[in-house]
Amino acid sequence: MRIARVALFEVSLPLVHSFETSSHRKSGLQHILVQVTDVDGRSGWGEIASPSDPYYTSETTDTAWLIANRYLAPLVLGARWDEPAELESTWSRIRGHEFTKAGFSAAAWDLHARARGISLAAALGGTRTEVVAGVSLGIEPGLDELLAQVETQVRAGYPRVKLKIAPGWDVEPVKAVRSHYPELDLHVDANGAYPDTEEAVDIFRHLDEQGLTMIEQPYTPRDLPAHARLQRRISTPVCLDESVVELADLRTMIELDAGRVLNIKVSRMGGLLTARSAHDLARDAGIPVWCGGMHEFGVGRAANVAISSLSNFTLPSDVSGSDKYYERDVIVPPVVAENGVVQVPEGPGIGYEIDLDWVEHNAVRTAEVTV
Ligand code: OSB
Ligand code: MG
Repeated sequence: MRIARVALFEVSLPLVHSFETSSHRKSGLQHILVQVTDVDGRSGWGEIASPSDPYYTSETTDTAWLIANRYLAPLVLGARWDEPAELESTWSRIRGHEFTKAGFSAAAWDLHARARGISLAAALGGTRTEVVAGVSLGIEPGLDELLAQVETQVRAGYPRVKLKIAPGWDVEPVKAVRSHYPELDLHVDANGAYPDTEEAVDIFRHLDEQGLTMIEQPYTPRDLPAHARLQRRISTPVCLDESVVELADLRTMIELDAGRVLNIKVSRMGGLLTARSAHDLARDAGIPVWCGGMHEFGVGRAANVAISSLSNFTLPSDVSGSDKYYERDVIVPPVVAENGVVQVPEGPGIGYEIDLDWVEHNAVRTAEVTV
């Protein structure tokens, strides 16, 4: 396989409902679509789902644009490869910039699967034909607004709800939701907002009584020992997200018992190859995983659906239908969740077509690099 052309499209989509985490609020997103085209004219697509500002990760849309144009595209162009892993190894000496690498990784995997006439899920070794979807709900101005959001999503059929928490918005909203939905599969995500203090442990002890499936990323990403200490003091599983970027982080998590559940995000881990290796490593260590999201547009969402078809993705993933996020997606048809389940496409590659006309006409900026 040889890639003759790389095209980048920065696309901006407004969110149907704005989303607030412990660090910031968003009403729209700018992601970069990566199209790689081989010498025979076949294309593969990936998405760089970096947030525009460096609050979840140090990357931004602008750093991704720079790294993609200056480093990734030139490396990919002209490289000879059979397996996506060979292409991914060409950029392994670039440190960081996982979201940017993930866009190129997914494009290579999509092209590889399309060239073989198989689905991306099959190329990755996935076995599930459908994926259970959960929703992630942001911090709301008040309890009434939060309860209305939960009601909308439960009615839409989603069997699992994750609530964003932050100091000052934790025990009260969780208790309110729990009292209205005693049986709901419910979990919380702090995005690392809590200090490693006794006061914070008190809050997690209260949350521990709410029958949550997990408490995601309570502390700052690199403090794995703090997560291990918390895990020893509560029975709710601690889930790591931001803490696990490379496989070494997952090995540390396992060694320290710093969490009992892993959120695998293709973007955070720099692509499908690392995400799949993390899945295997977690499976062997007895740690269940689920696929986290970054409000991906359809291209990235499709890659998330594909990786979620692997056997150890036993918990509901953040792969809600396109309509939970956007009026109009960049793929046709959009991703659809019915009764909280997304079907894993069987068609070649990601299994959705890119609305290229719309993307070309609506891109905020485009770049083309050829050999
Ligand atoms: O921590 O999972 C997170 C969105 C932006 C930044 C961080 C996170 C999220 C989500 C969105 O929870 C999940 C989704 O894509 O539905
Ligand atoms: Mg998270």
